[in-house]
Amino acid sequence: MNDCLFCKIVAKEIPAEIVYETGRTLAFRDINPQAPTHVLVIPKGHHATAAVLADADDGLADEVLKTAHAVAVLEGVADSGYRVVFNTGLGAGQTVFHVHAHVLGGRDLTWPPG
Ligand code: D5M
Repeated sequence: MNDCLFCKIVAKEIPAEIVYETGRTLAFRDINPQAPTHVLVIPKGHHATAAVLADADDGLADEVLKTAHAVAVLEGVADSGYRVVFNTGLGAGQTVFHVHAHVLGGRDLTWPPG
């Protein structure tokens, strides 16, 4: 049995507000938004972290990034600027170990992040 929260969203066992979908990726709104646009982009297949996804070497990381950009266009933040963040590992604040890109926009984003 797969206890992964985001696998359950992919399987439609847990509801999510889906904003975009491709064959191998899914984009849905973050439950705890940190900006007017805060969407999570995931590969539908389970990969724990961005590092694991990068090593998969099958074009899936490209597809996740393309989906992130498509979401930014759909959300109307592509021109004003947006941020794509992969928290990778506990020390970086990753809490859900199914890799996800945070797509953040719709407000001024400060740097450095906390
Ligand atoms: O980010 C994990 C993110 O996942 C965090 O911003 C909350 C979000 N989250 C947790 N549960 C849900 C559900 N059920 N729907 C939508 N979003 C969710 P991390 O980078 O791992 O800290």
